[in-house]
Amino acid sequence: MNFKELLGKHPDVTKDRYALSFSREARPADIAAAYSEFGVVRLREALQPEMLAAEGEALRRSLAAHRSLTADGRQGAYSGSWYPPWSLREGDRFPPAAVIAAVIRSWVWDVVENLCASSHIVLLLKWCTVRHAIDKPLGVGGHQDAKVVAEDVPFSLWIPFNRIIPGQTSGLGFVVPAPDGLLPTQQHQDFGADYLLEEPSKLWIPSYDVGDLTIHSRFSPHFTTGYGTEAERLSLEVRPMSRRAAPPEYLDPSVGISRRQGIPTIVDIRRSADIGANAFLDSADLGRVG
Ligand SMILES: O=C(O)CCC(=O)C(=O)O
Ligand SMILES: [Fe+2]
Repeated sequence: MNFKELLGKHPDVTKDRYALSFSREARPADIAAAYSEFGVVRLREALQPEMLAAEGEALRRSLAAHRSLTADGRQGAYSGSWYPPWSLREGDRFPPAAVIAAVIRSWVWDVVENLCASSHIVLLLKWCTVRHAIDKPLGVGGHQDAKVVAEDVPFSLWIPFNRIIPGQTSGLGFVVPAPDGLLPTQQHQDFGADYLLEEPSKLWIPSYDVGDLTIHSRFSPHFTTGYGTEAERLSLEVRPMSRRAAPPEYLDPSVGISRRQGIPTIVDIRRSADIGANAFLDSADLGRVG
């Protein structure tokens, strides 16, 4: 079964049947409670849509330049790519850094601190990714980040730069509630269609307005959706965790964030010389934190 057929057969999967959507008025502790029960929450109007739209345009321009340098130019077969956030720049500007800075200044950061049970956070840039996706018809299946990204990164923020409308634009979907551990997998570390279709009432394929984001846990079974519309999508994955809990091998590159006079501030930068992230880490876009 593909995602288009799934939506046709089970249109309710786009509804938030488990009340997992929150706005800035919600108490971070209530958001954290829903997150711990279900493994995913949607935060609405988390970031300014004008900022995201402008940074999305800048990203598109830098991607076009990047692809004309590196891609073999085959259109049609191209379904998208992943990029480290420091690899996409426009002159001195790094659109992913501007979005990360906006996350740190937003009410979302209170939620991140609550989920980490600490205000000493490290942003694992090694595990942050920009994704460019062209909507292709995709068969159902999915993964858990604990298996395919990093075992000990507790959660991930998924931030689209454009509206995500189920059936029209490739986005994310989730199985709720998340299990407490790893699922058995088949090929390509994918848990397969049977698991996903076992209980359609447990599926959620949210829409996202520009400015909305979701947070999913490392055990949240989730999937990239695609319906064959060829629509373009840009998104950013941001992976923070408590500094105390972060394994040393996760830290290159990374930025440490703590509160100074109550304001989340970058207090530490880890990088090795050869990784190519220096200009990003030194950029004015990131420097707007604190
Ligand atoms: O952007 C996508 O389609 C996949 C993202 C994902 O799996 C994640 O953020 O964990
Ligand atoms: Fe994932």
